[in-house]
Amino acid sequence: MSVSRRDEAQPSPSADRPISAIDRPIPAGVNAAAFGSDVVAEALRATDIPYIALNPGASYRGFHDSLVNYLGNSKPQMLLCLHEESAVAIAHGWAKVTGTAMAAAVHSNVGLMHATMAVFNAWCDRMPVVLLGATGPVDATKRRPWIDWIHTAADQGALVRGYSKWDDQPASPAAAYESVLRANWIANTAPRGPTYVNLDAGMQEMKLNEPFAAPPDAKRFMPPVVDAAPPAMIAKAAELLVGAKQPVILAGRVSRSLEAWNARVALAERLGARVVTDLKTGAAFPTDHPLHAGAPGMIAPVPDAADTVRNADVILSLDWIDLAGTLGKHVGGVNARIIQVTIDHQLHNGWSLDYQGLPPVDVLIACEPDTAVPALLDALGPGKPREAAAAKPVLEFKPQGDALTVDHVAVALRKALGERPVSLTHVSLSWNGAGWPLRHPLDYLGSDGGGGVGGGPGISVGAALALKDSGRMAVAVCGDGDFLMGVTAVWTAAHYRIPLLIVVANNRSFFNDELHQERVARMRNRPVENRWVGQRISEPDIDIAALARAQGAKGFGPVKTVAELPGVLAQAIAAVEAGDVVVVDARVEPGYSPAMTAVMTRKSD
Ligand SMILES: Cc1ncc(C[n+]2csc(CCOP(=O)(O)OP(=O)(O)O)c2C)c(N)n1
Ligand SMILES: [Mg+2]
Repeated sequence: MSVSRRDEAQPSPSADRPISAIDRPIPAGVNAAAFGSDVVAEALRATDIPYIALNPGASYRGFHDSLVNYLGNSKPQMLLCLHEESAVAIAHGWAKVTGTAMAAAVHSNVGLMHATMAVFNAWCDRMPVVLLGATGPVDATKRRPWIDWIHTAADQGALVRGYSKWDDQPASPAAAYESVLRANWIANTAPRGPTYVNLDAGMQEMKLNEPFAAPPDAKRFMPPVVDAAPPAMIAKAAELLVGAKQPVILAGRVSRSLEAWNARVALAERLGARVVTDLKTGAAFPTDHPLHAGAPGMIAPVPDAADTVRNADVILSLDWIDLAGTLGKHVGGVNARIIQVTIDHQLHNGWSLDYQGLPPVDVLIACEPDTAVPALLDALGPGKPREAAAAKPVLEFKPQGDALTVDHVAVALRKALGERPVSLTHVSLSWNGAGWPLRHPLDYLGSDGGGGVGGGPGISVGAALALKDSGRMAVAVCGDGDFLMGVTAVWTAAHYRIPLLIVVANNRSFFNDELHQERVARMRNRPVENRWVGQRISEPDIDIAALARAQGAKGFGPVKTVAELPGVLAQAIAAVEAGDVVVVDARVEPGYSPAMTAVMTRKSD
C-alpha cells in the first residue's frame, strides 16, 4: 500500500473558511449600473442564485467585469472551473440537492460546445440550470478581426436547443434583465431543466445612456408555479388502488423532501404496495423497508423487482423513467392497470428521444408525484395499513471472493462511515444497489441523467457545495473512466474548500464497453477474450491519487487489497471531516453485479 500525502508546502484547507472569503476583489467603488452587462449582473442578483460556475472568455469580458467590479464577486460568487463541462455539471449537482438552479457561464460558441454534454445530462435528469453564454458582437461592424468572427455564430442557442427548456439572445440591457429572470423562472418550474441566455458582446459592453431602473420587486416576474393534483383523476386512481390485490409503486423522479418521502412510505404502507426504485433517480423509498422489492437497479430492474412488477394488478408510476421499457422489454409485459403520475410530456420535443417509449396508461395524473401522493392518501382516507403480502427480509450483502471488487469497497466504505449521515452524490456503473441501504431522500442523488460519462466528478462537487455545512458528508464513487474525463472538477472543490470524498472504482478500463464487445463477440461467435482491446486504461496505469494531489486535494492509494481498505478509508474520511477534498484510488477487479452483467451480456437485442 502507498499512502501519499499532500505536498508539505501547501497549507491544509480549513473547514471553517467560508467560500465567501475566497477570491475577494478590491472594492471598485461602482454604485450604479453603467454598462449593459451591469444590468445583466443585477438581474442575476435578483434571482438570489448564490454561485455562478464559470470558465472565462473574452465574449463575456463585459459581464465578467460586472460580476467582479459591480457586484463585488458576491451574490452570485464566481466558482472558477477548468472546463465548461464541469461548470455546468457543478450547477447540475447543486440542483440535485437543492432542487433549484445555480448559474453557469461559458465562453461563446467554443465554451458552449464544451458544455453541451453536461447540459444534456442536466436536461435528461430534469434538473434546473441557468446557463449564460455570449457571442462576439452581433453587429459585424463592432467585431475585432478574426477572433470575434470565429467566436460569433448565427443562432448559437441551436447548439443546446434540443436539450434545454428555453433560450434567448436579448438585444438590449433591459431585454437581458427580463431574459435572465425568465430563464430562472422557466428552469425552476417543473418539469425542470436547463435554460440558456446568450449575451451579445456588443450589448454587454454598451454604455447606458440613462440609468437603468430595475423593477422594484423582481420576484413578481418569477411567480411560483403551484402544482395541483386533478381531483377526478386522483379519485379514479384511489378506486383502482383500493381494489388492487397486488399494487406496485414504481418510485421514479421525486424530490429530496423528507415530508414527501414520508408520504410515499405512508402510501405504500396504507396500500400494502410493493415499491420498486432505481439508481437512475435519487433515493425515493427506503430500500431496506419490507415493502421495497429487490435492490434498486441501474439499467434494468433486478429479477425480484421484475417479478414484482410482472405480477402486479395495479401499477402506480411516480414519474418512473422509461415506464414503457420497464413494463415491456425489461419485465416482458404486464396485465396491470396503469396509473401514471407525470407532467414530463410538457417537455418532450422532436430532437431528444430521452422521453422513451409511449407507455399504456389507464389513469394519467398530470402533476408532480410530490403533489399526487398526499392527494392519494387523502382520497384513500385513514384505513388500516395493509400487511405487506410477500415482503421478503433484506438479505445480508456479502461480496464474493478475496480480490478487491466494488462490492468490497461498498461494504468497507459503509463500515468506515459508521453512523455519519452521508449523501452518495454519484455511483459507478459497477455499483450494486444491494450493498448500500438508502434511508433518507438525501442518501443518494441519482445518476448523471444523460449517461454522459465524465459527469460524476463535477456533479459531486456541486452536490458537495450544496451539502457543505449540512452535517452530511458528500461521497462519490466514480468509475476511472468517469473520473478521468471530469478530473479537473477536483481543483474547483480544492480551491473553494468544498469537502468531498471521491472513491475511484478503478478497474483500469472503460469496462462497460468491454461487456458490449463481449456481447458482440457472442452474437458473432468471435473470441470474447479480445473484449479488452481498445478498452483497457493500463500500461501505463494512471496514478489517480497523484492527479488529486496535483490539484490540491489529498490522494490515497492505489489500494490493491481488501485488507488495506479500512485503514485508508478511515484516514480519508478523517481528512474530509477536516475540510479536505480526498480521492481514493481503489484498484478493483473489472466486473459488474450479476444482475447488470446478465442484462448487458445476454445474447438477444
Ligand atoms: C461521454 C461518453 N463517452 C462514452 C460513453 C460510452 N461509455 C459508457 S460507459 C463507458 C465506460 C465508463 O468507464 P468507467 O467510468 O471506468 O466505468 P466502468 O464501466 O469501467 O465501471 C463508456 C466509455 C458515454 N456513455 N459517454
Ligand atoms: Mg472503469
